[in-house]
Amino acid sequence: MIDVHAGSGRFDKYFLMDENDVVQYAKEKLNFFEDTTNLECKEIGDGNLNYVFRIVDKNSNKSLILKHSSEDTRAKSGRKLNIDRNVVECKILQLQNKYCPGFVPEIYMLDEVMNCYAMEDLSNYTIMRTALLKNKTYSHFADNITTFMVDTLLPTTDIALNHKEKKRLVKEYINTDLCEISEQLVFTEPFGNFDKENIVLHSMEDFVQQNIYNDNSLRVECAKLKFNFMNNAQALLHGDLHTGSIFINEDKIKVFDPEFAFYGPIGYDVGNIIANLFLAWAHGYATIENENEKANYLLNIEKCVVDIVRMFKSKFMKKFSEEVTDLMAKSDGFDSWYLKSVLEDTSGTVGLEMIRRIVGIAPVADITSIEDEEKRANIEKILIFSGKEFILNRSQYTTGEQFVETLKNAAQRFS
Ligand code: SR1
Ligand code: MG
Repeated sequence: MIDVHAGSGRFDKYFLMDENDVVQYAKEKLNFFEDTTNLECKEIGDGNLNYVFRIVDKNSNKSLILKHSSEDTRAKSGRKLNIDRNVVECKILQLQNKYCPGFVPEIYMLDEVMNCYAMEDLSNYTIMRTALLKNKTYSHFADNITTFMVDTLLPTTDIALNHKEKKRLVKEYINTDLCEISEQLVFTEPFGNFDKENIVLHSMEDFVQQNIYNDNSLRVECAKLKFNFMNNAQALLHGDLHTGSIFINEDKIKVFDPEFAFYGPIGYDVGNIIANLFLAWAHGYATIENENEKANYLLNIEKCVVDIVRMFKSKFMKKFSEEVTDLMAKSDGFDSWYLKSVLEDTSGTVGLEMIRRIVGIAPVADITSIEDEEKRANIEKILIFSGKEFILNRSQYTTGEQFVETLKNAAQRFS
């Protein structure tokens, strides 16, 4: 970690910085650039909440990323969020790096006054969603993401941690504002449109009304999943583990953006990964014209999901036996019962995440970039239909093959 220089006063009290301020900040506060005569700064954030600055020394090409938060979201939603969320995020990244070294960006500096932190510039990586949208897949992804999930999640549970220390962490990372966003956007609005803000394709309105808003049995199961999300303080989650929160290259991944982190059900992270791979599958299904290319891409995604569930289960069981300290959790058979409940939460989350990216206010490019409206509506029906199945029958999903089969059956039904 580099030092934050004791300041001249300008950065001793929080204010929202712009590009010019950030250049000044780098000169005065960051002990990172040897030469500060030719620094260039660009705001490159494309998320809804924060500001992300890339600072480059044009003389040496040395660079870093500075992430900074304001009380207002940049999406001008009117929503106010805790301003220290980047401080929390930075601490989570440091913790994740302790449990799973090298799988998150390197942190250079944290400034708890200015609510910003500096980290490694990963411009030589690609955001995984962007890569998938270009029909690019990575054979190392299943292995890397399952290592990241098992190694960062299990050690933070009551299985492994001293229970008082675990409760201290639950309190420290309570994250009420960001959890409220997920409670509304993932678990509530898609199933009732209570705020009347859901964005739905015009040609899908009747389908959504009939198959989602009018389905009380679906609403009951989503309510159960919501209360599990709010009350099952199982592990310190990433909390928003979709393909836009992962940088990837030919050998590695770097997971970032854990600002939604809190103590919740492990299956929430695992389910988000699988759901977002299925959203990428959906994009390929609707847009790739060459039949061979399409079959190949879909198969790669399907294989990835199968590998993720298989590797997650075996790494989870191994890590459990290595990490378990609780005397009762050591009982024969408890480990498989625990894993089974994680898989049930995983399946529920796969359904929730797929549906909320179609019916809600936070859609993803995998769906919105499908230009042919008929094809888009068709794939939305496939995802909603299979998503409901993953929610309603979540206790039955224990293998990746089952997840893939349900998705493909839904595709057959609407072909
Ligand atoms: C208001 S934030 C909308 C969504 O973006 C984040 O990445 C989370 O997924 C959130 O639900
Ligand atoms: Mg994000």
